[in-house]
Amino acid sequence: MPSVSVHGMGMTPADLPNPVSSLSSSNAGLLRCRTSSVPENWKLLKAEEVQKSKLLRGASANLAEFIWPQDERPKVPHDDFQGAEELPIIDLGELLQAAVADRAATTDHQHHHQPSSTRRDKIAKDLAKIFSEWGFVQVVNHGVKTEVIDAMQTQAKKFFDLPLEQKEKAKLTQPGGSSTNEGFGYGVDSGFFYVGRPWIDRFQCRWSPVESITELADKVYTREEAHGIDDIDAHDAAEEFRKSMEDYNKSLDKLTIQILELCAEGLGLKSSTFTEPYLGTAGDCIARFNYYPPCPLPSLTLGLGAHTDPNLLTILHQCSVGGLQICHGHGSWFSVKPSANSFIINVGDSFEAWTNGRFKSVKHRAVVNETQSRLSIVYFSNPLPHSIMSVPHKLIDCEHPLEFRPAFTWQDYKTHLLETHKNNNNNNNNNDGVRTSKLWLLRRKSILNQK
Ligand SMILES: O=C(O)CCC(=O)C(=O)O
Repeated sequence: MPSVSVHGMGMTPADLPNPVSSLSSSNAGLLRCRTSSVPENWKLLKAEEVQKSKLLRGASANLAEFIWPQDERPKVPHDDFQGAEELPIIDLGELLQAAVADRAATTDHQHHHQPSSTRRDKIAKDLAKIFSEWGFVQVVNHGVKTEVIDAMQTQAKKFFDLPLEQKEKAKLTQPGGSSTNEGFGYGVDSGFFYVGRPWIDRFQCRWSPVESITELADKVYTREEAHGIDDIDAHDAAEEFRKSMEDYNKSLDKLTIQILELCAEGLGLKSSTFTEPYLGTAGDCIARFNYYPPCPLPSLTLGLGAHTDPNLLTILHQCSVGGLQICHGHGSWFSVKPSANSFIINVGDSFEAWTNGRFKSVKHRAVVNETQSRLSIVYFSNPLPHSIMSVPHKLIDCEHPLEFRPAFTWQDYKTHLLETHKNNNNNNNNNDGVRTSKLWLLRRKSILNQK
């Protein structure tokens, strides 16, 4: 969920005050217990990557603020994949293979052939089961070309490698010039969910329309002082960025539709149940690039705090460095092993509500590490803002009474979230984002206490 930035200070790492002595009196109490653990090597923050990020310049440059309360700190490191239950995998390539086998069987008059519809049915049911138990799935052979993924990763990395001043040109404005209140553009954001300051550098915008991406790319890559050959370089850089965004968006839009159709079929519903109101990228699909520079406090902080996503479906691609953690079972966290050719897809709060809780929107977070930077590219899909998500009757019965709003629009939900977030920021409220984000969707608020 895009959210409003609350930071605005402009210190450089060189200006860093002593983390302990610089606490303001209002938060000294809260932070006193945390500061004892600030490591001696905090000067590592002068590392080039951190200097180039908005992490410290945009924040109050007080390292102690990055230290999270004890019970939130990660116990499983970013690269400990041992002991983690394997996240279930769905192989979409089987759908294609089954269709090819169908054609061959017709030509060869095979009698014992299993038709593709049976295979599809099985995949759809498996997916629905995984979403109802895990809320997350790993998808392989998804049909998105490796070049498209690689190009997007490269472009995102290239963006974060730019000088800070250049990245800051990616400030987005609404028609009429007023700054959006959806947290779009470049910059660290306290986000909706945090009880500590996250160790993250972030860029966020919509995936479409393409004109807005062109405008954005031109702003970032076109240097006013550029002349001659530089102009051409800048133009090429902007064009490469735009093209990568466009290609990635087209491919992930297709994938979203495929997943939404399988989800409907797996729940015994008409294939188009969830895709009709979705209408592809004409909806409100949001791009988020998360960049986590190396961090001197990996066991004391988080790149992103535990949260659920308010949107419909999220499709995430992480680079070769691990960091995504999912909460499964009785509150235990496990790290997801990166895999270049797979996507991690999860159910958002809106989808949980739309399926009357058949699918689960599950808590996840990002952890950081001391030596390697990490990049994740996130595709948040949403329906058209005003189309109605109404719980299918088939999903309400004695065993599954209606737990959520019978019908709602993404626009109404989003307005509520942004308003809540603004109030929390104004009141300096450390809220529990998981609760706040889901509360509005529930029919009886008391249900949340059992969740
Ligand atoms: O970077 C990651 O692995 C997690 C990203 C995420 O959860 C988010 O952007 O909401």
